[in-house]
Amino acid sequence: MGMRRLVAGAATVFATAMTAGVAMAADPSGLPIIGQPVDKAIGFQPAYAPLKHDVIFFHNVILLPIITVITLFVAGLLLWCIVRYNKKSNPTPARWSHNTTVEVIWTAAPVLILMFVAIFSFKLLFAYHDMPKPDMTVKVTGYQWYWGYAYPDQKIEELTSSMMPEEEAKAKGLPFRLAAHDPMVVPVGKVVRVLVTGADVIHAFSLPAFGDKIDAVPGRINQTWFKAEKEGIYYGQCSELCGIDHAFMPIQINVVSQAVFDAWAASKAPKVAAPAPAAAEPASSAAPAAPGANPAAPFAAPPPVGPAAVPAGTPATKTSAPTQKTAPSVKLAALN
Ligand SMILES: [Cu+2]
Repeated sequence: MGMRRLVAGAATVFATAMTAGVAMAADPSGLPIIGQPVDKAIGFQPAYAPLKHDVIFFHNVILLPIITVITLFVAGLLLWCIVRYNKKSNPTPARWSHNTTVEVIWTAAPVLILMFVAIFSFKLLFAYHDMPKPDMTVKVTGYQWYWGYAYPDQKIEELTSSMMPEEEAKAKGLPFRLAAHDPMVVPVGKVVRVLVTGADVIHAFSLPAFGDKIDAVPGRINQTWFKAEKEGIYYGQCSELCGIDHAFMPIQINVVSQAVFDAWAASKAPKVAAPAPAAAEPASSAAPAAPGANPAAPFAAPPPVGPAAVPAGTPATKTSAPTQKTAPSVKLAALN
């Protein structure tokens, strides 16, 4: 694998010279912006996840040389025919119309070439399909026209990630139409399983630097994965024409250290324990009863919210409604 990457790397020297204008701007969080398109570039964005290394290898080392050789060969044949067999230089053409040897060669050669390509093509296909054991899961839902990111492992209800307005993006020095509010946040070096679905029409979740692109289809859950190799900010865009604001639903992924991720996840998770300090105050005046009463405290505590808090079960049962967007706030309200 290391050798293969070396070969792929060598083969992409030209392409990366054109693309690797990695803009090292940093957003207020201090993360460098790594995965984004740059002006006047050709070729792929540089790879920052295993699948993208494989994609670049397949394209630059396998496909591109074969395509180049075939194109030059066919162009040469055409030129040769034009020069050698025009009416002036070949006034009396040959009369034969079949040649078994030539016909066998031009049937067999393409078959062999395609079989050779298929070996690497299927290998790549399986790499997409056979995800390593995931360390965590993010559920991505495409909406007209924003993204929702939910973290079932961390019990984080869906976050709504919409495009950052132009003035705000400019003020923060972030790329307008790529920067987003409430980006997906993941730890570096961890296998992230991405479950992708659509809420209204078909969208597509795409992140070029990780080599991910998969349709977000209503009523169906698709799956892809990545393992980000470097901390930073990575951008993608919805890649399925989904309506009038299709161009305005960017995907932003912030790759951070595990410690930063844990802190972020704690800040986003439902604050089940939050009422506890409030409960501790009256309890402290009532002396040592506090520890024993603690587990019940979040639920027993709320005299200020009293009547509203009693039917807490009722709003919770309504969360199966299709308007998922409002569900998190409803649940949080119930817990407060
Ligand atoms: Cu879309």
